[in-house]
Amino acid sequence: MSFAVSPKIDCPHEHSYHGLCQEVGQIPFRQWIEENGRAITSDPQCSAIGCAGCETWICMYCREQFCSRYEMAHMVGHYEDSIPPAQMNDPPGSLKHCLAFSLSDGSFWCYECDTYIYSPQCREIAVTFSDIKFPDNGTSDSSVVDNDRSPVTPWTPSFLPPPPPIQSNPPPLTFEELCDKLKTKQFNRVAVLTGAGISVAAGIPDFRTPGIGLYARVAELDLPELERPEQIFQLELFKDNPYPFTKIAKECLLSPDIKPHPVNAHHFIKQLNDANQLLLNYTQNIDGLELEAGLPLSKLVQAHGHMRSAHCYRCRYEHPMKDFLAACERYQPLLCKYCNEDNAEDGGGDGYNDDDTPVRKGYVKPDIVFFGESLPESFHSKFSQIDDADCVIVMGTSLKVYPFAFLVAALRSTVPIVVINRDNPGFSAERILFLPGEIEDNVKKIMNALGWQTV
Ligand code: CNA
Repeated sequence: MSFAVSPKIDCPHEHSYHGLCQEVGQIPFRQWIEENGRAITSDPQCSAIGCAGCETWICMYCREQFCSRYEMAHMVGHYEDSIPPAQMNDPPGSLKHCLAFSLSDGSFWCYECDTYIYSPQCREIAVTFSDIKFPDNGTSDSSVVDNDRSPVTPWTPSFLPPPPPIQSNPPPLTFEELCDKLKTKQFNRVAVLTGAGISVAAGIPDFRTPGIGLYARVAELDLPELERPEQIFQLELFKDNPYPFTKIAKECLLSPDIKPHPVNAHHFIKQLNDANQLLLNYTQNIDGLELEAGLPLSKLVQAHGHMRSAHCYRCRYEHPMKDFLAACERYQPLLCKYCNEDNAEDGGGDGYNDDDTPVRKGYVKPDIVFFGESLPESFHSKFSQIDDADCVIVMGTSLKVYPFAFLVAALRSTVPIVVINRDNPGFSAERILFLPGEIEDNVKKIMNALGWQTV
């Protein structure tokens, strides 16, 4: 799932919770996931009687499963009805059953803080979960302790102060060291994390650049349905009213002025791979320009999906992408052919309302991830591969969207990070080689230093 707010990294309830588990001899959640993982990840079901909800969360206290606010919201009901665990000593603040873990995407929610949360312990749980849910793809092995990486975080006793932030020990790379280590192949497992900023030079607006970003364009269009531009990509809104998204798709994404082509940033990633130095390119972009530049799909993790195919959001029936694009051209949302059929198997009576208008069910959307949807399996299954990186390059992203931004949240403190972006998306200045300014200029400088061909 993708969510638009930064998670809280110092949730006091999560911190106390781990200690309380230890105090009352409750099996730590990570271990519990390890022991019960296969059973609960294969077919999560909401425990509420008669509920078929499947976007399921698990209560970290009692370990019951309930569906999320996007379905029947049984998990929030469980929290509201809960009382602090009886056998536990009086903890600071309320300790109702406020912590929930998503069996869809491995994220954490605290109902007391009313936000997503994250911490080194959360990450260890998420990695364990990911290894169990996607056993064939995961590469991390928690039994292996890397010398310069902390071993699995032990559960902290209750009410100790929160753990200190991860220390950054070595000084950041210099530009010359970066080029030298790339040239001499001392870096040969480079993870590249990208966002909309790398495709701006290709003519595709990013989200947040004031004045020209997509959100600024959305604000200019006459769309009274939207309280905030971000809602354009919200599944809940799309389900009820797909017109705003259709309008944006037509005006901004399919505009004849946009003839996107890969630029140096995309060619740089492709050439890194040609030189056998690319671990993976994790991208938030949906434009596919990395593939157009020649990067194989096996080296690309499209965390927010892509525009190569389209499905009904409701029944998942696949529709030709050209039908979706043609409908956008007419400013018409595309109704799913399958679940809007009169005789669709999944009910709906004769398919008509009392006033003889057809019952509207599913609409078709391209396979991009909306807020409120799970991220593709490939993101979760390849998430922990970032642990193998010997250098991380972050380009063209504000790192405001989670869980993508979790990729950098717990990198080893010894892994060099290079940020190529107009602004620093929140790293401590001592931690990174920061190359501000135009992405294309900086990428060209690196490519020239390596003797690689630019466009
Ligand atoms: P964002 O939040 O808009 O951030 C983009 C970042 O790039 C910002 O920090 C900008 O300052 C920086 N930037 C933009 N142009 C340049 C430039 N020419 N030189 C240097 N820096 C620049 O976008 P994110 O990718 O972080 O946000 C994630 C969203 C954006 C994902 O869900 C994407 O799907 C979505 N998106 C993708 C595309 C695409 O596929 N090309 C386009 C627009 C939005």
